[in-house]
Amino acid sequence: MITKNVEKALNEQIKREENSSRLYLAMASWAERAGYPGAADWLYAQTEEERLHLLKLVHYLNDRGGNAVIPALEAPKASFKSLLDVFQNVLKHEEFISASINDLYAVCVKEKDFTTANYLQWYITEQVEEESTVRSILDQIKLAGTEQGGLFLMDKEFGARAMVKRVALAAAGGMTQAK
Ligand code: OFO
Repeated sequence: MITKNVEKALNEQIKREENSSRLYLAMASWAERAGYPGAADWLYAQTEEERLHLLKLVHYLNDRGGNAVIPALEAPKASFKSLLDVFQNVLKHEEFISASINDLYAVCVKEKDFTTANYLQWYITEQVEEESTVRSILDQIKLAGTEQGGLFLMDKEFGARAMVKRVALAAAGGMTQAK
């Protein structure tokens, strides 16, 4: 059984993961229209990955006897100045999510729910990896500068990164086995 405070905090995180997925969907759509097919591909894959994070929490909360609430949809930010602007927003958002998971972990420790705290270790590790990936993408975008040639090569690199992400998603069991 899960306490009301842990259930509330998990539902808040479910909402944030849903919002993450929708934010990256809006960014993917922007990148597709702006002529960055590789970046769009990576962001579409990221949308799926966040959905997997959401589903894992929904299953976990229900399995523990709680009630996972599917949140109302919120309109994500949808207009960006450049590819650099998009990924600066991605990093800002991932830092927010890392802080949010830390807060959730703190609630679990306070409530002595060490099972959920242990479950959250996966998310904590995932956030370290995601922040690091986005920082390295940002470094590459900054190196490419505003030159079309540099951004073109960068966009091709995104395509390769998206492929790696999709393989990892499939290995994690895809959408149906998100436990
Ligand atoms: Fe990277 O946000 Fe989900 O956990």
